[in-house]
Amino acid sequence: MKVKNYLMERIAQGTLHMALLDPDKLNPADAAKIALQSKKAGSDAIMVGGSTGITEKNLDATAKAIKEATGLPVILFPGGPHTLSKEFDAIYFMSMVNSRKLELVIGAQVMTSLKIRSMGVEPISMGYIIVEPGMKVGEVGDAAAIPRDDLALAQSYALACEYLGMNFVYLEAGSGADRPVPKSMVRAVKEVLSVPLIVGGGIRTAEAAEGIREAGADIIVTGTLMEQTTDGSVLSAVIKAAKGKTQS
Ligand code: 1GP
Repeated sequence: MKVKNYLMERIAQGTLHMALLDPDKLNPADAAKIALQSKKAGSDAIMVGGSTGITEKNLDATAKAIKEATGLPVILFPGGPHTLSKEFDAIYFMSMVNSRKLELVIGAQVMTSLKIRSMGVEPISMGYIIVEPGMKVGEVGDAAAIPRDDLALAQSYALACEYLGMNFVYLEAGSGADRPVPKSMVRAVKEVLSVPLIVGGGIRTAEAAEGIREAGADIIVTGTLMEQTTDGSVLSAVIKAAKGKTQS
């Protein structure tokens, strides 16, 4: 089954959780170990990506190791046009729609579309919207980050992505953000959006995950948590809260 269809079917049943693993911070064996732990706690898919230190070699090895260990769909969350790998089940074919850099809005996509086609990796189109604080990705991407209280601007960007035909919209507060995207913003965007909404950045507690789920996120992404938590029960509690399942 195509990854997009797999996700859509699962979203119809409730909120999903995806673990984001960074091959620059984790070797393939450790990434596979964490991915398996996440799967056991309920993760629906694994995303792989990072902003620096990504090579085709570490992407290939990480994707293979995760697939072998978990059997879950592995989705490439690309940091740029030079970090692609044929070992993935899918790639977010994404546009950072509030970047001031044209190359991030459409240039990198033009540069890579034919290569992705020839690699046979499923593209999943996604509108990527940076929300304050935006962190490293907002800085590197020269994003005009959405102010945390500008709900109408967030709605406008999200709906523009949907009207342009994008299949998913991602509200990103930035990896390691001190606070996730505000619940009020998630709720406001969900109100106008028909395509699934992904929310990530700064989600490290069960309480935060639960709040974002209740506000209407269809997919909750956690990255930093996966790398920093040695306590498996914390990881499991956050994943279960993201999915609305009670901790057993
Ligand atoms: C970053 O949204 C993701 O792209 C995850 O952020 O590392 O803060 O969980 P965290």
